[in-house]
Amino acid sequence: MSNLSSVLACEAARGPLQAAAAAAVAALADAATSIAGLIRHQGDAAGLGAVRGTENADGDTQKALDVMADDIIASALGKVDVVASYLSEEQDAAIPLHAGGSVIVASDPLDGSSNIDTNVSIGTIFSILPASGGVLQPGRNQLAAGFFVYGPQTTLLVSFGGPVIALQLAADGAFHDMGWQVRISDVTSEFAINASNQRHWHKDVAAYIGDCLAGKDGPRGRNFNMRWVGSLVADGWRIFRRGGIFLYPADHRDGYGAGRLRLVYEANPVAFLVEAAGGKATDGAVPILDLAPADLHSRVPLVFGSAKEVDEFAAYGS
Ligand code: FDP
Repeated sequence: MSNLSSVLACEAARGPLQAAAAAAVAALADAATSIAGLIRHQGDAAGLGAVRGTENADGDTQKALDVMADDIIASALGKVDVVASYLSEEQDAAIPLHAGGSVIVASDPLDGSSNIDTNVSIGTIFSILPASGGVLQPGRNQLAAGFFVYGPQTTLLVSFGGPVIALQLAADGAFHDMGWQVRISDVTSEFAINASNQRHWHKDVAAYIGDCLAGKDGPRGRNFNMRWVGSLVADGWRIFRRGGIFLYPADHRDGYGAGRLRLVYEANPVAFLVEAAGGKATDGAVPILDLAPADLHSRVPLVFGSAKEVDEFAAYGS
């Protein structure tokens, strides 16, 4: 069974840009190993989830681990001379790293911040883009993308445009292929949405979820299950494993007119993986990967998962 080093060696052999992307992924894997260690061995988990009294560029309150993870990733990428700049949820603007570098790395260093001190899976999401395209480019340009999950297992889903590979951090310190084919089933009967926002939903979202909840006796003619971990990486991992549909739509709350999740370092990498695994990812209508970000921290409604279910949801908006 292969490990991350052999996957990266294969990629690197494809050309200089792929080699640069592979070097960036290797650095991210080192950073993720350190972050996983911090989480696993911290005696007082509440310390990692402590509110720092600071806000990131987007107005979210920063937790201690958000900032630690960001520092660890910036420092790991700083050692890789092919990385031109680092875009982070935790930084207002791009951090320039190496003049002449050929790739840009965008990341949500610690996804699922509100779950840090609850011992629930959290993660790191990343996107690798050609530096020649500048900071704001559509996700379709990504050279590679993936996310790490810090949960019962420390895992990585990664794609360089080909198949998605699932790897697990083992006792030897290496990420090993988990040996399953990452393919999102076309059909599902499981949805993920924060149902506490129901009163704020737009009509199409309310109608779609209402029909799912009506189950066997409703228009869908079958029963649906619901799961909401509240960490995109954990809800995402489940969907890669057993199918499902994830929705974080726009709603009527102040500040949620474009949903909650960020296009450049959350939706784009997830959408890249989802398409590579045969699923779909849209803003409700348009593929996420075709959207041009207006800003580094732009938000976007995000719907992804089993292709037929994402299409089904889109039909409620037409
Ligand atoms: P968090 O703010 O805890 O980092 O990225 C944002 C995110 O979590 C996602 O991981 C998660 O899916 C979503 O927000 C949860 O939002 P709600 O608290 O509104 O449910």
